[in-house]
Amino acid sequence: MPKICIKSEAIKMQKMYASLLLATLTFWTLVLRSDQAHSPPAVPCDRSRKVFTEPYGDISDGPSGFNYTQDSHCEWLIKARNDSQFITLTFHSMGTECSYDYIYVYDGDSFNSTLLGSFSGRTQPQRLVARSGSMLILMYSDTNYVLDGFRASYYISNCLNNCHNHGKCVGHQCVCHGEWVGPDCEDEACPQRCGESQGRGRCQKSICHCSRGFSGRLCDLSDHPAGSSWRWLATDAEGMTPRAAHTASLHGRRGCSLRFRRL
Ligand SMILES: [Ca+2]
Repeated sequence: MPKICIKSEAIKMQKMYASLLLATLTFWTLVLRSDQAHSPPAVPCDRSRKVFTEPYGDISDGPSGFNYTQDSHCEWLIKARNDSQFITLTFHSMGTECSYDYIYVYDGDSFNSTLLGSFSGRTQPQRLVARSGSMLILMYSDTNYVLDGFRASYYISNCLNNCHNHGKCVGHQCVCHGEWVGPDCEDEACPQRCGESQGRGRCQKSICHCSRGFSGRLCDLSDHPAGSSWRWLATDAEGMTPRAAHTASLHGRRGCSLRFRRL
């Protein structure tokens, strides 16, 4: 009997240790899971350079819903298969400390390449295109105050903006369908038919030829305008190269102010 009793006690002790061990393991598992649930996941923006070679993809400073980190220096390099391809970057959200934390985008694979733009604050950048076959993105933040960062997507194409699906891509050049013009077939050749039905102009060889007394891309700018508004004068395809300009003059006799702005 004592023997049996000793054996019984030993079994009880083993069961007790096993229960204790199980309870301990369960406790720490719960603790670790709870800790993971309240900690942000690993942040991909970690002072490294990430290289993207897929034809399209998404880029961000980190998981959605979390701020970027202080004192960041993170690089993303997008590489096309060859130098003749285009890389188009579209921002979907933007939020950095204005004038202190920046996102730089280069047309090339180094900081010596052409700078396409530097962005800071909450204004969403415009669409950017790299034509060198590489695009380098840098995010820099100083040592205090952070925001939610940025999210963007890119795609690589043989022709600029895939010709906006308004033309064929031939040897990295867009050949536009008849009713479209421009290096990427973005612009309608004769928008609003040049106001032909109102006698403002006529469409000839994909360009509006305005009647006397009218001008502008849509022939909608009258020599005697009623009120003032911005007018679309020309497209890149019609000979205006990218530039920034602004001028204004006051016509005393007519009592009006004439202004021109081009960005
Ligand atoms: Ca900052």
